[in-house]
Amino acid sequence: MASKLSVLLLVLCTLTLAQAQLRLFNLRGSKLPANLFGTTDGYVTVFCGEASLGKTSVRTNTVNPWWEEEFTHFQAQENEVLKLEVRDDDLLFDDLLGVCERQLQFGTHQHDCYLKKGGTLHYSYTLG
Ligand SMILES: [Ca+2]
Ligand SMILES: [Ca+2]
Repeated sequence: MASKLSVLLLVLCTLTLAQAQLRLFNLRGSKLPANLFGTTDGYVTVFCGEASLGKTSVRTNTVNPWWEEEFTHFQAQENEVLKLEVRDDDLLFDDLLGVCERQLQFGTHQHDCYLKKGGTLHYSYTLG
């Protein structure tokens, strides 16, 4: 009985270790492309693996936005894919400016992601 319990505890500990907390912060855009409808109104949607973590507010009429939102995910795992979609808010259809995908690694990292339609998304994350 005791040994079964220790095996169970060991399994539980292993599961706990495999999961980590993700914190995404300091999201910034630079030189985001404008379109016919005027200067860019950028926002970012955040996914971690299968989980949707939400989106930032819209920063209207700026090609160099900064978003104060931070995103936390308590069930992240190493090598899981962090996906950031950058869009320009418009009346009818929000233009997709680019998608940034990256496999999570432990520690704190800062990245620049070049968007398909132009401009750069800067962001930092901590996995631990
Ligand atoms: Ca605008
Ligand atoms: Ca717009």
